Amino acid sequence: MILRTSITSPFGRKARIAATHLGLIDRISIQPAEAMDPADPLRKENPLGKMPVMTLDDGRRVYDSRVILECLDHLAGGGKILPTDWDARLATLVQQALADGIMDAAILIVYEGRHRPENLHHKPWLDYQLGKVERGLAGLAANPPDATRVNVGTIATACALGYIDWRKQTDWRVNHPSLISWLDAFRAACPAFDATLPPA
Ligand SMILES: N[C@@H](CCC(=O)N[C@@H](CS)C(=O)NCC(=O)O)C(=O)O
Repeated sequence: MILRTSITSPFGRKARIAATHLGLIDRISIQPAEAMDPADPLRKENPLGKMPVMTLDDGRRVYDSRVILECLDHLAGGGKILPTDWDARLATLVQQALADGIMDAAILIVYEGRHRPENLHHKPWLDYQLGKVERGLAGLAANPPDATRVNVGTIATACALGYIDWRKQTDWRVNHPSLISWLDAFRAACPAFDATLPPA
């Protein structure tokens, strides 16, 4: 199988962590992608032009990260990172949605700086996105998932914290210190997190 993602994508990191944790990483070739390059086949693989995209052995293309994680769970036998019990599954999926939403907003803040000229940066828009990040982090801190369980919710939560650590949209370590021990507990439960750190 092929997983196309940059090594800095937090959504690609979700897939890399899940594949490593589930023992599937040796079956997957990780290949870089460049979303802004019109010649990159990414736009054919996923009409939305977003990474990660996974190509299965039979040629089927799978996106986005949530679907890739579900697919990996299925390939690993099921019920490993997606609970089968409905209540646990629902809670885990909502945790994943919250963490993904934090990453979506955090990425838009990065894109404003990267893709728009500085004189066009729109502070109210940046503050609007930062509000989502801050409220999302507060929501995580108020109701953290069990860090010792490796599932789609905790994987996405750790990736969101790791992305903000790296891009520094805010300092969650100061504003929500309880999340420091949360992330340490997750790192201990899931060594794949440290194995997929973005470059310094
Ligand atoms: N909901 C998607 C989000 C993926 C996403 O935003 N990926 C970014 C890189 S981290 C991307 O491809 N951005 C290019 C674009 O938005 O056109 C997922 O979970 O995979």
